[in-house]
Amino acid sequence: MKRNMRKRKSPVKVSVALLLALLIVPVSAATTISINDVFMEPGDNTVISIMINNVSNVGVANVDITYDPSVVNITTVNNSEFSNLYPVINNSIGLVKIGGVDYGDGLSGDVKLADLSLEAIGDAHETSTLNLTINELKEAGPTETSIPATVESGTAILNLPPAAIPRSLHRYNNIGDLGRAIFNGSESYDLSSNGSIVNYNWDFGDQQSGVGEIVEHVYSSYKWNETSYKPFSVCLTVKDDGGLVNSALIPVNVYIEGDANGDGKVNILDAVWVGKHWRTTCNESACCNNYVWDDEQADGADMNNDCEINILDAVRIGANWRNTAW
Ligand SMILES: [Ca+2]
Ligand SMILES: [Ca+2]
Ligand SMILES: [Ca+2]
Ligand SMILES: [Ca+2]
Repeated sequence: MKRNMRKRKSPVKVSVALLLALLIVPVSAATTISINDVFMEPGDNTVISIMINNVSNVGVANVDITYDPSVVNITTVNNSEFSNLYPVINNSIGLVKIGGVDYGDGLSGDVKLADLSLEAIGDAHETSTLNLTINELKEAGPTETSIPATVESGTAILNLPPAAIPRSLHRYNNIGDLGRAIFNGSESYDLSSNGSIVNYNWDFGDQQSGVGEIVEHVYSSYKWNETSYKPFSVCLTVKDDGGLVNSALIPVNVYIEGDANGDGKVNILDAVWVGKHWRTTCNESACCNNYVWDDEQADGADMNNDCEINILDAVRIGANWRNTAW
């Protein structure tokens, strides 16, 4: 009798156990991070963040991140929107456990659990999988109601930083109102597959700044160092939709008005330079991959950077005849 009863009940017990196991299986998702994409070079640092999206009244979040500790280490975990953050970093096995607790009514909307600083330990081109697991999400309050979490539908996402890629459309730029430098940040991208860049900030290296994907800037100064011009360092900073930023520098040549060949003086050599390329126009098909002019000398002759070499460039030589950069 007893044996029969047990036999009849055991299938029910198994299925309940299976159901419970399915309910408490943590939800996880993997992202691959590459040293070359995210870091400029080995040894550099970058910041990623864990976002818990589209939730109401979250009071408790408990998340694990695993990674390959021979490729990246996590050095700090901070900047949480939760009032209390409990991170435990174990770089010997590649595991960070993060608990966030918020007292009161909890947090709603898109909530940042934490920023994580990653250091590139491995060599260039090495990759690590970052695995995000949600162990639990609960509403604030005494009842501890669980919130259903799915990584796939974006409840929790690992936000990777954007990559800033600044381009100067011209190799050679001239100071003054008729000269203008043009910068393009449109090759920048967000490393998150569904992320986007929300703003582009430029520091032109001359105490001036600008905002936008493509910007123009008129330089009013140049840098001359005894025998040659020194380039300005232009910095592009991009920010993604999760608030992470990345910056990159490019050197930009700026010459005095009327100096086409970059020797620091305005004379017959600049007139020859312009005459040699008279009426040529830049190759628009080359536009935006790198420089608008295929011919480097022609870019020097195009002193107002309007993609055509004509009287507007020539007059700058006459107007500044015999001026020097020193
Ligand atoms: Ca992102
Ligand atoms: Ca010159
Ligand atoms: Ca030019
Ligand atoms: Ca021109």
